[in-house]
Amino acid sequence: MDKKTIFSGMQPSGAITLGNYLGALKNWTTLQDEYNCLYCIVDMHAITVRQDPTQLRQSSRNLLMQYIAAGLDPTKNIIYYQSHVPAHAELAWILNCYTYMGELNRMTQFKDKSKSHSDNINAGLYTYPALMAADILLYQTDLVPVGVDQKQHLELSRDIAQRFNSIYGDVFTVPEPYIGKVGAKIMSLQEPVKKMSKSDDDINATINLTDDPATIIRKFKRAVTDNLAQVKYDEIAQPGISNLMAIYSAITGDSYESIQNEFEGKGYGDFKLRVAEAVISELEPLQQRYKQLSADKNYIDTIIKENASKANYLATKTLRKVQKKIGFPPIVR
Ligand code: AQP
Repeated sequence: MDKKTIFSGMQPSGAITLGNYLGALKNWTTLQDEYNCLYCIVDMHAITVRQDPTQLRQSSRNLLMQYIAAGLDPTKNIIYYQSHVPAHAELAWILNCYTYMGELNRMTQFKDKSKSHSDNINAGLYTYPALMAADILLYQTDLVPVGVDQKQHLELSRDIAQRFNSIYGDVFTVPEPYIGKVGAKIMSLQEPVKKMSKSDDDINATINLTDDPATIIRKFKRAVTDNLAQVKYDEIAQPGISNLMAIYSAITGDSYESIQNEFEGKGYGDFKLRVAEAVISELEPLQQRYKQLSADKNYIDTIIKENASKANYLATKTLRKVQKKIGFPPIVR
């Protein structure tokens, strides 16, 4: 009962990558015994960028299965689609009315995404942080595991919660960032100064969790490096090699120093192959489980139904409290 609550999510905006896995998903699996965890598939956030409907539906289901295949137990964690819990949209609207345009104007993700999607700068992209605040605050979340990129949004969620509480009393738990084992930030294999992203158009830039061994080896062989001929961690002078070291270290647990020693005097070809092999064996059990889950439609449907119902129960409790505080008339049954 007194376990703390953790909330996090991923967008089904494509096939998830080794970056999403090493930076987030792998770490989530270590939290499930100690905390009450909710892991959402944030399909409502995903549509802030234009999505193909068939693909979005498929990516959402794939992502849910990948959460489970990676080791998240759907009976211990609430794993669900954001769009199956209408309270997310309802609270987001309310919180929009407690969020200032000045605050939204400062969000760097909005500025970045406006540049990369200049043909579709929609209001949802702009108010994305209010929906994210709703996601978190609906579940009275104590802790949110966030990457550096989401820190600014979490800060805003905290400000909104505090603002609301200062007017209406203690309605929301004010969430804290979860500072756990730092998830590695994985960079693109083709442009190692840019993060690996599931929506990258260059298929050689990312490793997908479902890539087969031959594809993984091929992508690592093509990974951009340098001509310094030394396996050494230096993000500025050797971003490509440093990224491969980060991947290898996140999987094996080896320090950069020991990786440097292991590959001293060896060529980049050997190193790339070892990194590829480490990734292949890390992903193999996940891929097997994913295959089994894909074949068991009824099991996945049951999980979707049961978890949506648990999330709806918790979310509606907070939403009703908020509606009452702000003066919406009670529902007559
Ligand atoms: N390259 C990365 N390295 C480490 N962690 C990463 N995350 C994403 N990319 C990396 C972490 O994965 C979680 C899910 O993020 P998201 O789905 O909400 O969206 P995102 O961060 O925008 O991920 P992508 O892959 O870059 O998606 P698109 O291409 O759609 O924008 C987060 O915890 C994030 O930190």
